[in-house]
Amino acid sequence: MSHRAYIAIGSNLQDPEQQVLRAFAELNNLPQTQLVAQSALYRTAPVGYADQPDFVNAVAEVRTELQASALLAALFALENAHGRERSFPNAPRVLDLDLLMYDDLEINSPQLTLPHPRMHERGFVLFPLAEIAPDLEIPGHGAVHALLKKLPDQNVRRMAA
Ligand code: PH2
Ligand code: MG
Ligand code: MG
Repeated sequence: MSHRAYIAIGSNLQDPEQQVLRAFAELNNLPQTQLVAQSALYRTAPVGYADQPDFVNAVAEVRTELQASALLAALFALENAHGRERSFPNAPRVLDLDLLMYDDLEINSPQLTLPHPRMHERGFVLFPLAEIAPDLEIPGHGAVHALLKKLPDQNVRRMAA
């Protein structure tokens, strides 16, 4: 059976724009998976740990036959293939691929929480997501376009195509 998933892409090291563009292509190349929509790229101020370069962020929509756990493992493998190192939470990174939603699945396991627990309050997720799925309902939080309207300014700028 085919599932719809949204994935947040972020990078702030080693030519972030190219890292994100490469990630779109790699998502489309995952087994039993097609990229069906991609947002523009956004230049965003770091959230959480401020003393690091600005990020490039984007969101992808895929259709996949992979189960959520298999998709998560594939995202992790792509991060590693880009040379991701894991030092401390919110550290600068070459590539971050976060599973935001998988159909309307709600789960809370040590490996995976869906929907992503902070997606509804993050401008670097909501702005790109609103481009490709403004009416998407985030279980427990409401529609993307409505969440965006009440979001405080987080310094998220759409990049020229
Ligand atoms: N990711 C984080 C923490 N902070 N800030 C921005 N602007 N973009 C990100 O992708 C990001 C962040 C944790 O993964
Ligand atoms: Mg993240
Ligand atoms: Mg992550």
